[in-house]
Amino acid sequence: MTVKGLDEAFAAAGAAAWGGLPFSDLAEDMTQAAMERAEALCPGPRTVLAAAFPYYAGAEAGNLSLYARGADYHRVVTRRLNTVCNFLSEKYKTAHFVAGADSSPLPERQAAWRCGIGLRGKNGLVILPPYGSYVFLGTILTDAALALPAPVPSPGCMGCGRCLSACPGGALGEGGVETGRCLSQLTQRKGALTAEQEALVRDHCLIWGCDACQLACPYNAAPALSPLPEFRENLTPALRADDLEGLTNRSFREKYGDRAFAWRGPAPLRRNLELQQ
Ligand code: B12
Ligand code: SF4
Ligand code: SF4
Repeated sequence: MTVKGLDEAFAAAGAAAWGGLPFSDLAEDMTQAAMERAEALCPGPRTVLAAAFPYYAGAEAGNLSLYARGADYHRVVTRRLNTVCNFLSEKYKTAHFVAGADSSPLPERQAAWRCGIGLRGKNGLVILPPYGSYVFLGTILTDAALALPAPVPSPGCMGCGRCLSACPGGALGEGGVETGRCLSQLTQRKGALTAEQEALVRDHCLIWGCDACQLACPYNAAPALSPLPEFRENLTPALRADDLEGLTNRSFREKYGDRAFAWRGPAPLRRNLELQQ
């Protein structure tokens, strides 16, 4: 049994898969601070809905990670999920529905895994064939106790280990990602890097993010293209030093503020470009 019309509402929002689970099932994955943030967003949370949105748009050569080339997914996914919130608000007039993506306090991969979306990748990511791991996740938190099918956690990936061998920082292990060695983290980090971290960034092929553990994965060998125009059109595959030259924080945000690589301002991008010269 599920809420009538919910499948259609997620499909209309562009989600390739969705699922739901009681909020209490996620509690063991959350810190006390995250629980408090969730409670502040939606007092008395009862249900979490999770959804996956494909973003692969081809892999043209460039120096920005594939996830950061289109429009900022935080906004795109939240806007798309808000259409589902509107649908649900019509049905449950006194309930609250709060959409979020990435900056949400909810552990989105755990939410997706617990309600059976895709496969649990050893690369730390949710893999959703035929889109591979090139899907963003988003959630809706609500104080309504929605009637949903019982959640069945998703199975693991084939476990070939190629992501571990391909990881340039040696960041992937059985325990997940060691963030201090992950090039995705290091390229986004503001401020000083250690000499070892600088060397990792210098030898890396991207100035923002890292795709190595995804490119190596067999499920990503021929991923289906995203049907979502925000991730398919008006792409920025690369930035050169002269694209950033003379930009203040403010003018950088005016130029690139609708991109996921803009949230840390121009400084990390300039540093990484310099290191990779
Ligand atoms: C902090 C963060 C990072 C950090 C640390 C990531 C990490 N692996 O710990 C850094 C900057 C390194 C990072 C990198 C990337 N990230 Co990130 N990140 C987040 C963020 C904001 C919070 C994650 C977190 O720490 N949560 C708190 C911990 C306690 O919960 P957790 O994430 O569920 O972690 C547990 C489980 O993941 C479990 N676990 C271990 N392996 C696996 C595998 C699977 C499949 C599952 C279900 C669980 C699991 O162990 C962890 C400890 O309990 C999430 C968004 C969100 N709100 O969840 C995005 C998110 C995880 N990131 C995302 C993406 C796309 C990336 C990059 C691919 C970007 C890039 N190309 O550079 C890389 C991939 C790195 C990797 N191999 O994981 C997507 C993942 C989508 C997907 N298909 O799974 C998310 C969900 C954002 C989104 N809204 O789409 N990220
Ligand atoms: S994103 Fe890059 S550095 Fe981070 S775990 Fe994956 S391959 Fe390793
Ligand atoms: S590369 Fe292999 S082990 Fe790693 S996530 Fe993909 S299938 Fe799983």
